[in-house]
Amino acid sequence: MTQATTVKEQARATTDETQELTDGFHLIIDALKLNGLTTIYGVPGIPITDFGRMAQAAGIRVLSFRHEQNAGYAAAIAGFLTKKPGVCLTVSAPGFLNGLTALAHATTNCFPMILISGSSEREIVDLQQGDYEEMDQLAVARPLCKAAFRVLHAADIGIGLARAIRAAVSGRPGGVYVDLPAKLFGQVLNADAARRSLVKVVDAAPAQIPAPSAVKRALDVLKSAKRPLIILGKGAAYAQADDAIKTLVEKSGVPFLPMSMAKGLLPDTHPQCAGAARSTVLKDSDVVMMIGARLNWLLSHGKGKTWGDAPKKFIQIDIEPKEMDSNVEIAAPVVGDIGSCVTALIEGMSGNWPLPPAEWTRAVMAKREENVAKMAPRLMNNNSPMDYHGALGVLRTVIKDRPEAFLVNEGANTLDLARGIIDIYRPRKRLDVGTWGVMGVGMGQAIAAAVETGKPVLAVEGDSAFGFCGMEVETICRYNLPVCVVVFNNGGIYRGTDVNSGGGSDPATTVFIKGARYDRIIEAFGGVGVLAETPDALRRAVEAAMDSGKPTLINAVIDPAAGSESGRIGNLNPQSALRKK
Ligand SMILES: Cc1ncc(C[n+]2csc(CCOP(=O)(O)OP(=O)(O)O)c2C)c(N)n1
Ligand SMILES: [Mg+2]
Repeated sequence: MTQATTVKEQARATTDETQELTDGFHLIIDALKLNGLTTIYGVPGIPITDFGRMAQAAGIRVLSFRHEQNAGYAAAIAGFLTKKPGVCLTVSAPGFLNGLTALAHATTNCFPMILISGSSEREIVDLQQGDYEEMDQLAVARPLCKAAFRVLHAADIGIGLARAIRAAVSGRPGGVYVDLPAKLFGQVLNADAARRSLVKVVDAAPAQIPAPSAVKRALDVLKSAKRPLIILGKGAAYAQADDAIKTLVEKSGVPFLPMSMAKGLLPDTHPQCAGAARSTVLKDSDVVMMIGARLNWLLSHGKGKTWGDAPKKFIQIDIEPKEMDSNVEIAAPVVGDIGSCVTALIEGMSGNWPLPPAEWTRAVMAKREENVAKMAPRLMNNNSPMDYHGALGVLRTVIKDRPEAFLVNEGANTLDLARGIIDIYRPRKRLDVGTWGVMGVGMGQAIAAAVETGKPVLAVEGDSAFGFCGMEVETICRYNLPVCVVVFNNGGIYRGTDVNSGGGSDPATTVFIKGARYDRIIEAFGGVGVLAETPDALRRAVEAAMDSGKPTLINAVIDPAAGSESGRIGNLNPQSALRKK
């Protein structure tokens, strides 16, 4: 009997009523399927290799990556896109640690994710006797995620997974760790009792209705505004309350500013979108209503130069009560799930809700038009080597023509400039580095977006960012996913022009090999590689890739001098307190 048939037969046994016994392997599979978790992102190895095979044989889609961190980023973004926990599966110690970065990232970004790792024998780990890949994984994971559980008995698999699912998706979503010691997989138990031990989670993320008094207070503050602003965060995108959010924004007539991953909730081309007038609206507004957005570093903590001198009142809508007053005073906290809160606000707005003063909305729109007009000619340049604007002008049109496609984006200049230049037209179509500004999320996100939705993906990657996850182009080719990766090759981190000020033969710390042929990497795996040196060549190559759906990597050669240090956040670099001589 071949191994493949053994696995298939074992899988069949999971659903065969006449079998008397089952085991941990099958019970985990049954528990996942019962709860609609039918995709796993991971890397095989002891003790989960057979588990992966059996899961695949039982109809779960198991995507094998080249590194767990990328599988983890895929699971994290799958959670964002689907509101179900994305599942990442790893081996013990090193595999677990590789996945843990992504779990912490999911928690920071409030994405529901479950990291399931096999672990070594408890008796040996706890006595520190040096088991294969020994590590007290549960203890390591606990401070980095929302919840962490270990299942020791197969009879507890059902309840363990139920707890993990609830922890991941209820309230403010986050990452959950589930530790499965090797011995658990092989434990045998009566099939009937096993079936009864499974738990189908009912109403995993219950609605959290805001207090009517909080809703009224928020509306009173909003009504009093002379220069109101709405900020949409990725929590608003996650909520999938797209129609309600659109209604609230349009009924209120208030200019809105989308945070990066909230772009497209309403199209960036919407008449109320203040994306191109960001500094004006942050400075001059007097009432700011935040919907699923936090006043963290990305919004300069709600104070300082960015926010100007005009006194501000904040209304904040968030599911997490502790978010209120995190950085500045919140005049009107509204605690509840975004969908329920926004619906309650709409209901509380009378039929003749006053629009904001026209003087304000006109000033915002004038600023926006001015900035858009200033940018327009730069986006049409056909320079070679390309600058960021010439290349991004092309990609902007590609997405305009294909609003259903995903835009994945990471890098420094490549990120900051693409965020401003490429308009997004539909909710949850822009996926990027998130709260941490982490490099390396790109390929995992591209893979998950394609796997979860079947839609085409354009991944716009700085050459450094791509280096953190580039080996996954093999994964993209192996699963034949409709992903077009464009590497913005400026030969370095921020720029490719630095020189070693020590004068030695080592290159500077921020520069890479000149003239690197990233396009040849994908050719090694049967994908399409293209070298693009002009905006016209880039346009042709991207359009062909997006229309064919063939895995493609385009090496877009960018002027090494075009970028700026740290993109738009150079101000965060520490400066010596010593005066420069
Ligand atoms: C995991 C991680 N390591 C390091 C960094 C620091 N970092 C910020 S941006 C960046 C790379 C920027 O270069 P590139 O992706 O080539 O974009 P460019 O500015 O050149 O367009 C790095 C290494 C980070 N954000 N995340
Ligand atoms: Mg670069």
